Amino acid sequence: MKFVLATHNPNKIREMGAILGQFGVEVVSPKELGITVDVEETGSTFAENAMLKAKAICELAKLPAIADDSGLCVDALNGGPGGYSARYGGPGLDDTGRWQLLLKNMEGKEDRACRFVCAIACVLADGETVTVRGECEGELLHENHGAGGFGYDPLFYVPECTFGELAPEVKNRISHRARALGRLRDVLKDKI
Ligand code: ITT
Repeated sequence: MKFVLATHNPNKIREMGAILGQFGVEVVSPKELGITVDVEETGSTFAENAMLKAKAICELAKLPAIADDSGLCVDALNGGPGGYSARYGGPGLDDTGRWQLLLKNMEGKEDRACRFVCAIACVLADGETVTVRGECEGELLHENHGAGGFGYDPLFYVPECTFGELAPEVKNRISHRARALGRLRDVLKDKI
């Protein structure tokens, strides 16, 4: 079965495409279907926002859809930036600007515990919906390491290195996204 990936983030498309490809799932991006609508994230949880994106793009594409809503939750910032990870610091910042802002806001804070969280929502051809979640625990470094991955990866330390230093296939085995998609595969295996 073919799924549309309900995201405009090319990094997510790359990672989700690689992980789902290993499961034998064929995917297409909204861009390939000429869909440019950016779904408003009005939910209050990762799961709600993932489902909003999956339902909207499923309807437009007339295809089963898989959406990802994710973010970095830092204990010392009461779980922030969390659902605001992509918008942290406002629209003028890029990935580098956002992790630099995060480092600044973490100055002087000793508790560096954090986790990446990923909610995956899926809408099947018959309208059935599934939501799953994956998390990956780490620590926030005081400086960036590595140029791989995207977003906050250069700061996210999982012993012995950051996500930014991991080969893509290693990140795609252990990440929050990989864990959530692994759960989705378990739920879907008797349905598709
Ligand atoms: P879509 O809504 O179109 O899917 P988005 O990037 O706006 O794209 P989110 O609202 O889910 O998606 O925000 C996710 C943000 O969380 C992402 O932009 C990064 O800043 C951060 N993030 C999520 N997963 C990450 C990962 O694997 N590595 C680094 N940062 C990640």
